[in-house]
Amino acid sequence: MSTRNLSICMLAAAALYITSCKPKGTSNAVSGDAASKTYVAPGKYDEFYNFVSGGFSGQLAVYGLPSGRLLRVIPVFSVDPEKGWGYSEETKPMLNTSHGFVPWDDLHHVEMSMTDGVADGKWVFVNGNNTPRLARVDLKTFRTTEIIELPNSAGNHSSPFGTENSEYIVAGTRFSVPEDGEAGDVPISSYKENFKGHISFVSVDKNTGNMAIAFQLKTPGVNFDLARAGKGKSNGWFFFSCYNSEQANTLLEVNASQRDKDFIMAVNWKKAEEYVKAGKGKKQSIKYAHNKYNEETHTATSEMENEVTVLDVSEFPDIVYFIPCPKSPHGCDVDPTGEYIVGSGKLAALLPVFSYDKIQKAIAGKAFEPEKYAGLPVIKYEAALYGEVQKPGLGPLHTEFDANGNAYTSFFVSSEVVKWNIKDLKVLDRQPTYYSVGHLMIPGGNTKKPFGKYLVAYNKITKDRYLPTGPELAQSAQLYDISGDKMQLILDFPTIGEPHYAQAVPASLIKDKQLKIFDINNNKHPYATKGEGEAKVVRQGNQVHVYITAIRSHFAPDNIEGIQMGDEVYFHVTNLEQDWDVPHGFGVKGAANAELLVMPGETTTLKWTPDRTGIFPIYCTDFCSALHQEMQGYVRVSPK
Ligand code: CUK
Ligand code: CUA
Repeated sequence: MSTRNLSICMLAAAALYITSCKPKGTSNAVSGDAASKTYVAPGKYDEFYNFVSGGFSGQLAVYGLPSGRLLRVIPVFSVDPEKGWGYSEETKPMLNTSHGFVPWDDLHHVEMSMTDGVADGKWVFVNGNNTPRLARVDLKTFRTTEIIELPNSAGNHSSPFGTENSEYIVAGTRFSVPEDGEAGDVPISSYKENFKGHISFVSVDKNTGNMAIAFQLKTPGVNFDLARAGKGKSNGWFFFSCYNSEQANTLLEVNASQRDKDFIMAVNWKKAEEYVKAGKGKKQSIKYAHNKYNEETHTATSEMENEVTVLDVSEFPDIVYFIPCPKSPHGCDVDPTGEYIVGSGKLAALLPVFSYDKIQKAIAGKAFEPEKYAGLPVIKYEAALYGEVQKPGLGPLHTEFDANGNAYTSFFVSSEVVKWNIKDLKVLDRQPTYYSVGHLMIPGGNTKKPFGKYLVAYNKITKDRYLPTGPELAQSAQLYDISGDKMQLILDFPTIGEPHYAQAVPASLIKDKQLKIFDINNNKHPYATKGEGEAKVVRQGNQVHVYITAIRSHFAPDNIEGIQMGDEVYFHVTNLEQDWDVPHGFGVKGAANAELLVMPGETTTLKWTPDRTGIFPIYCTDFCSALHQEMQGYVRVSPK
């Protein structure tokens, strides 16, 4: 049987499993004390914040653990009428790209900012997989405060993964593509020659969190899937899983699964950084959007950056090394000590665990395969390998770690999470998931100091777990107690969109740092109205600016006349409240820009172009007091 046929068989087998491999014992999998382990009494707080990717919803969801309670949905690469995100004039620029306004993306991975290899609770970084972007969410406000577009990239699936002190957040391309610009108009059949991978190293300012593309590495045209930074002893290195080392550009399902082994790509980023500092990179002029939300003016700006520094790794002998890894690796995870790197071949029947020390020895002793890959050294498999976990399960995807030297791997095809010991590579426990787990997460499980205690499986298929809701069911998370020798399933909870990766940290890191009220005196919004006495209607040509205030329980002004057909009306709504958790909403009949939700002390703008003459009610959309229903007014639109 040819390798090609073999891989087709393996895929077919995998496909069969997806429909037939349903774990048994669904109903009695949860034992008696599960309820008490997940019960968070009314008025009590959860122990952990859990930030969960919303996949194709473009949003980030925040849950409490262990209760599984949904605390907030943060719009990132989406428009969200609940918060007016992407509808208000202040937030529209956040969704700008070099392609224009792109109010959707596919959000896969979540990475919390770190200090000394431990999450510090300042920011969450997430990626947009479609129109490649990275976003930063500020955990004082739980708002998206920065989005940067990634040039030379298509599908930055391999992101955002960060270094020990969040010096860099990296983003590797899933799709190799020709470099941006006119040079990109080439035949697709010229893939091997013209299509390249790019990895963006995005620097993060320690104090402000502001991102900038420090440099990009231009690599052979493999597909980067996931990545992890080294830590501890391996700090200074990055590890990327690569599939499609065949560099196929059609029917990847078959053509990208021919080789027995693809690669983990080890990148010496400290070296790359040195070369860039020494001026070895090439400056490429290129346009990409960089959007920032200013917390003083509560307005966003979108600027076009126009240059990026690119380092072609094929020109340097000591930045990139390939390590063979069985069968289309997906996850690539580094244990808390930084010594062990786990590759998860989606079609492999074993899990290889690589050793950082052995990789270093192999590089020093040139233990390379006789044949290079795309001109770059390939370390011998055995020379990098610590050992293999045999028959761990089917379809391994991702691995996280506890604080006791154990690893936990998700298996999509056999639909289970498997606990194994890193040192002796023995499987210790396996528990079914319902069904077909993708990512899994242990609080701190990607860091130097895992908190352990819980594991959450994020599943792709829900089937019979919840009351049916038509053809589509909510995707599902499952919480396991991992404090004992055996994992114990203790809770199911539905998620928004598709949950890919997630991270969690103790609530204490975040809960006391919240911005509760914005001081109205510091409101630097150009259209802020700091008291009802300043409320007014100002005409500038065909633009009408309504400076309107909201306080329990009225707007000022609440009767607005003098607007004519053809006018552009801007309602700049300032919430005068100085009390935590008292937003006011704002809606106008017929306005296409949804509503506003204005937080205390802030100003938010709704743009409206009336489509007819008449009287238009306005009202507060958020129940704010006993007299909320009285919080209304009228706008009159007359012929020109
Ligand atoms: S991927 Cu979703 S299961 Cu996009 Cu991180 Cu592995
Ligand atoms: Cu203000 Cu309801």
